[in-house]
Amino acid sequence: MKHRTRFGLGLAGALLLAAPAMAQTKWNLPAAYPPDNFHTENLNAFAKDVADATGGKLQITVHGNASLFKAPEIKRAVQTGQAQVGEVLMSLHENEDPVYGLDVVPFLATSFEQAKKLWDVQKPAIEKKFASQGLMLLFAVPWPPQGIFAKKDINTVEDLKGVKWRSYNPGTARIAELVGAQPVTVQAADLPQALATGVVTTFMTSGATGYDSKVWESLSHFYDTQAWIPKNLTFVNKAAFDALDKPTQEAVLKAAKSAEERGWKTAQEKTKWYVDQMAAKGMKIQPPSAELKAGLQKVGEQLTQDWLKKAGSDGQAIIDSYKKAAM
Ligand code: PCA
Repeated sequence: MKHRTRFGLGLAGALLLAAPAMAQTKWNLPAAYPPDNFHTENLNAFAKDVADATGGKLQITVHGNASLFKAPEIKRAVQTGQAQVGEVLMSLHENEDPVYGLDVVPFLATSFEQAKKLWDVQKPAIEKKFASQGLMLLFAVPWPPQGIFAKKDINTVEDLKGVKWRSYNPGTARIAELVGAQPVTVQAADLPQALATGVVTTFMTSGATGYDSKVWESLSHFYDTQAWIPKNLTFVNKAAFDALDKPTQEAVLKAAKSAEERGWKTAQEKTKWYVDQMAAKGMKIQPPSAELKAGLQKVGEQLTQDWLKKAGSDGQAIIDSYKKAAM
């Protein structure tokens, strides 16, 4: 009897000791791009870093390809706590606040170096906006530069008149309007289907999304215009973050920092690889003609004016500090 009591206490004691180590928090991370896209792979590496650093205390499950929430719904899902952490293309939310739209102004930042400088001046405004929405920024990762995909020669912006243009955010819809194309909003997860059925024939995006969508099955031309470098943001519901213990919070922030560094590096390394893959599949890869470039630059100027009108003096201040930094 005595023996059994001691054994019982011992077991209870062991369970008590084990309990804190076993307490596990599970987070869902909705994302909009395919599982083998480099952004999604980076999110999985982030989740693994967090799990490793916390001894499995915080488990983050990445749901790629818009499988949990559609791209435009992810931000709200995290704000309302339906998911704890999420990744979105920040410019999807430009209509909510112009601050989200600056990285898709054509020809403002066209190299990764410039994009990084733009990010440095954008970041405080994004963090402030996020804070007002109960969100906290974790990291930003760029896409490769944006070019034009088409099924025929595009020598001038005139050649874009009337084409079925796929847009992915307010900025790319506005480009369609300016060049006289017919815009249809199609998120990346639905692009392979839209291409297969001919709903769209022309659009601007990165070689990454071209590759992900097997664009060569429907289209033939890629014009490497390097018009802008959009970014995905990964962010967390602030209340969910605050509920973590201090060491776990630190692990999340540390993993976020590595994810940002890794993401910028991968985007740059893979830019050429994506274009090479498309060439190997028989796509015609070309730089834009001087006329096409001039026409797009004019569109870019108009979009900059549009943006400044919406963003007011705060926007002007961001552009001014960017220009100073990029000199
Ligand atoms: N790919 C995403 C956004 C920018 C990019 O390069 C897309 O086309 O939806």
